[in-house]
Amino acid sequence: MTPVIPAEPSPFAFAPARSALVVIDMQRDFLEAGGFGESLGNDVSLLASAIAPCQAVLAAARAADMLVIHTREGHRADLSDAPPAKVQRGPPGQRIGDPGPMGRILIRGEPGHGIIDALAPIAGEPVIDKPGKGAFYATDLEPMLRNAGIEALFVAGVTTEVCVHTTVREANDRGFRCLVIADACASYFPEFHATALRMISAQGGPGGGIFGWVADSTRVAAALHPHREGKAA
Ligand code: C5J
Repeated sequence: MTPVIPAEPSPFAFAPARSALVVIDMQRDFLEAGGFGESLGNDVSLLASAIAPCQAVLAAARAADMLVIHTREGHRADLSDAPPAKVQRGPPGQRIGDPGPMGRILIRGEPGHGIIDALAPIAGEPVIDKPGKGAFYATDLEPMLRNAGIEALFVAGVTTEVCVHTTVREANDRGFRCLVIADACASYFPEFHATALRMISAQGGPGGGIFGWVADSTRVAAALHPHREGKAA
């Protein structure tokens, strides 16, 4: 039977074999002190609430054999893929490429660029390195999804109104249905988190909201469990 998740603005039906969980930018640079997020003046502790819900949906997706994809925002060491307008953001000495407590800020391969230990990818899970906010921009995410026959995305990660939202918008224009997992996302600005989620499901009807659907991790995990039990039987 097709699993259906109670969601806003309407129930979300999905085929696990044609769905993927995309975990956006759960990197030390955004979640831990001394990284990119803090260099821009943010309280990084505000993102911690997303960790346990991300763990829960990751466990459920893995148990259901669903495709899991992780993304990391970051740049080449020579900054050749970083637009000057982005590099010049933030206080001098704490910008992209500058040395920090977790290595050079937002640079691939540096300790801060890594995904936090609690959500470490396991063997076989693709990790997309993206230079921008959207996970489709200048990456091979789209062919990866199309080749795997994916039509629906479960999206989690940080930050809700920046990289999660940009990715969902990009996915929308490419025809993917998106369900954003509310408590598995977080923002440095709680009011932006709430509004960004409302923007996803607004103007909704039976076919979803303007950008898709929103549901909590408990509902997503519960919908995946029957699928797992069905497989085991
Ligand atoms: C930001 C992100 N906030 N992952 N990146 O620049 O949302």
